[in-house]
Amino acid sequence: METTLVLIKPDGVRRNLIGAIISRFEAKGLKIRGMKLMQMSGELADKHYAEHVTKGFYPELKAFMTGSPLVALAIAGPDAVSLVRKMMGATKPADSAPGTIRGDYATIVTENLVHGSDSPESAARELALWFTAAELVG
Ligand code: IDP
Ligand code: MG
Repeated sequence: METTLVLIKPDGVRRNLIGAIISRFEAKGLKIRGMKLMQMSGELADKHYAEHVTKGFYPELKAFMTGSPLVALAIAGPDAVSLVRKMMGATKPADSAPGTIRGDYATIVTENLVHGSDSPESAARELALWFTAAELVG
């Protein structure tokens, strides 16, 4: 069993897609271990996106991610990290296949609805930023 971090980004919350996105993970058989609606601080954004802070797109990404509430989820199951990434689709909506979350709902690269940890190591690092051990069930 693996646990991964999923964020339903502010565009997903604004577009009333929280339920639609969570439904996909539930229908697949993945389990929710933690869930919260909150606004990301600038400090948390810099830690969460440590690999991207020096990139040209980061100021736009940070403003978007901290600008309105998002939903953070800890999602568990066999191979949850790679499974969630497959269900999300490619980063650029033009490359994401129909049937994936981004492929079905997103048209803009920054506003691509979901974040999912990209490796078990990233998942452990990111989950510790977003959830305390006491906030995770199972
Ligand atoms: P990922 O979310 O698929 O793992 P990353 O490369 O880790 O993609 O990028 C993190 C987030 O930064 C993306 O989901 C997207 O919101 C944003 N992003 C990535 N590349 C670009 C870009 O070239 N322009 C604008 N935003 C980008
Ligand atoms: Mg990434």
